[in-house]
Amino acid sequence: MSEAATDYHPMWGSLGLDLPAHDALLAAIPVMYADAYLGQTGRPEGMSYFDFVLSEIHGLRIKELVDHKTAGGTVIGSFCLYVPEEIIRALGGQCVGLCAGAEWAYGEVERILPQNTCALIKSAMGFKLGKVCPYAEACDLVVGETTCDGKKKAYELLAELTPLHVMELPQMKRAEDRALWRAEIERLIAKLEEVSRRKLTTEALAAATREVNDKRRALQRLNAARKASPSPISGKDALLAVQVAFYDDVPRFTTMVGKITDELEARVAAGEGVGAPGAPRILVTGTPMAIPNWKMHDVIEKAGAVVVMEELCTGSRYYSKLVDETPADLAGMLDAITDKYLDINCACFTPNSARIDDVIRLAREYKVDGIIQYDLQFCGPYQIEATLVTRAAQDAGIPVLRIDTDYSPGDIGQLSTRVEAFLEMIG
Ligand code: BJ8
Repeated sequence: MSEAATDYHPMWGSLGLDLPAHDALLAAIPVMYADAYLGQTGRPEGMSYFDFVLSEIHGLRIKELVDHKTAGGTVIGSFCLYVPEEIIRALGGQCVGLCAGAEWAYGEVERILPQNTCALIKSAMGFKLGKVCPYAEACDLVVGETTCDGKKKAYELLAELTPLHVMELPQMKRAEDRALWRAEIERLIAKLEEVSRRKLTTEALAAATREVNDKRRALQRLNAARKASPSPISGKDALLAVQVAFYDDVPRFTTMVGKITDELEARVAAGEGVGAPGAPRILVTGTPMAIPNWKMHDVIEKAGAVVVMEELCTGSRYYSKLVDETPADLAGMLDAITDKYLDINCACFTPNSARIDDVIRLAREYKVDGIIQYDLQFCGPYQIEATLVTRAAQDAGIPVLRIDTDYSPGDIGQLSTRVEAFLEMIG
């Protein structure tokens, strides 16, 4: 743990961070983490890796990224699952997620964005305006995408602060939409080739595709262990694993998740797990949860349930589908990437019935006692789609609770009361 004592201020200063503000943020996160994570009982020992990652998330990992840049690589930021990590890696880039999960610099943010913008956008903009995110400041390029209106328009303002490339994402999944998306992938390659001063090769793309698929396969295996009753890992810990997947070194992350899963599978074989005997099993679905947003899982698990699956972009939507590795030529590989990414079921698409089908299928596979729909306020796509999720759950006979919230701790008492009442009803 000698790295924990390293003073990273010179590095943060060279990235242009606002050091006093950043110190204040770094003082707050361990308190939130300790409150949500460190009081858990029966945690898998392997989660100590994630404790370490969290303790060094603005330290050692940023140093690795800075060293990568010094060695001629690039750092590419994104806000969305649709941005293909394989292509970024094949062109010598490290891909980092820039979505933020805490309220920051909202005063400044609300001078340029309406107050009724979702917390995910406000927070990411606050981290950028407040100069407290070393990932954002380390980026050679940020890749945006035309998903929801909020992000789409916020990117116009973000472009004043950082080099930005926006991919046009279709909102339907017909043949002509796929053709548009395939062309957008070519446009992204051209941009990344310019930024990296490299040329995309078949060999590099094949290797990157395998690596990113391996990361997804590792997460699939970890999450499959949660089908057991009792679940061998808390929802909070499983959520953290996916959150960290957006930042960590890919091969190291894959190895560490594999080790944790060995431990989880041994627990399952021994009938060991987390939560009280008979604790209700919950599936959470809705808008993504970026670090340090552990609010909903914390409320649910402190109320006595165990979250056993997330149908979220920080959950199954991130790892459940793989890129086909069989094509041997560049065009075939890019077709496979096009298809895999277009197959993500985000509420920005219409219709998006495959997501509703996934929610019900996962609820059955993981034998849940209830579904909690977690949506950020002012997120039109997910909040409106919540009506369809609710109907489908009711038709399937699965109890469902709908929560619309933000990043503020102000409603935690009220959320706890609602979740406790829900658990009592399904218990
Ligand atoms: S693929 S969910 S990561 S767009 S919560 S900013 S939708 S108003 S984050 Fe997302 Fe990609 Fe879709 Fe996933 Fe807009 Fe809603 Fe805010 Fe959202």
